[in-house]
Amino acid sequence: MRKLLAVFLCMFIVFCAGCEKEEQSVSGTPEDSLIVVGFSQVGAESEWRVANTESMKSALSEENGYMLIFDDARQEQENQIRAIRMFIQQDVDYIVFSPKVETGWNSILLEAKEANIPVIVIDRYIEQQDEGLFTAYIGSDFYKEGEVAVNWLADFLERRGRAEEPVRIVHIQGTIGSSPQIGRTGALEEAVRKYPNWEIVAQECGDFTRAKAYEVMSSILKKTKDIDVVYCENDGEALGAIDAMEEAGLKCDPNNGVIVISFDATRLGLEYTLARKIALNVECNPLQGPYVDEIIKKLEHGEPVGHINYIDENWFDFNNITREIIDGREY
Ligand code: GYE
Repeated sequence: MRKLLAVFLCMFIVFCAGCEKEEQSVSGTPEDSLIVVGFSQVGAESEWRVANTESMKSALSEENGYMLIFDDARQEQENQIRAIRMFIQQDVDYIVFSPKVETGWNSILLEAKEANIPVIVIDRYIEQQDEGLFTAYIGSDFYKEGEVAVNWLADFLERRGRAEEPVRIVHIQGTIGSSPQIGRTGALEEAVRKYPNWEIVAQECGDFTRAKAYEVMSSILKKTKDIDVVYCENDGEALGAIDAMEEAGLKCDPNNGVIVISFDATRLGLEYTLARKIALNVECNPLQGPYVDEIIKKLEHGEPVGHINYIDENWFDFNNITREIIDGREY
């Protein structure tokens, strides 16, 4: 498979050089010994995503035996499908992708299967009708992350003697249909069904970006400022929501203000946690490159790999976060 690649990739590089908007980049030189990986990344919407891309690029480097063809889909599923089809035509050794949403992948994955190219799904999950459509998944258990958040909130309210009081929650969701959104939303909605005093007073999509969350939070605040909790599905959204609340004169502080809950635990998110503006930050680990490298190396040696692989994750609240933790953080 690798022999043909030098030719294909040279043609591809020439093709790209002529394109006005180049979205794919090739690292490494076309050598027969390198393992060729086509990686379709969903975009660059957040710090988490940027760290994820960096992790993949540094793990799948030429020094480590790879030629990586990287494609940024700019938040369009169509672009991801097009990139994967291109990887199939190029006869790459492995396809890796982070699916924007959970549905709509069956036919393209069938094409990859027919071409005998192993597919590794990272980060977000896909709804599958056929378990055999991908070789391995590496990422997070998003429902579990959401459960950590709602259990922390229930416990916090209990310890503050607020377990029976009304809890008015603003919910800023991630990209609708993506697995982190589905998991984190699912856990919150389940908790709202469980605790009769919890109420979602507003639910809007912040698309995992600071700008969109700022916009939706600002318009929510025009309707109500009677808010106890803001549950944001990533750090970017939490920062945007905090900007909007502070501008509207609300204090974000679990001790005497709005309780902000966030996911990712990026360095900036944790700075906000240390400052108590984010009360709880549930970690979501973007450093998936070394895991993908390990899976591919095992496959190269004919060794078995786990089908679904979850990364261990932690959580940090305003009580346990320290400067040392933040300074020791890789992302
Ligand atoms: O939480 C968010 C990002 O898919 C887990 O996507 C990822 C999410 C992450 O943009 O920041």
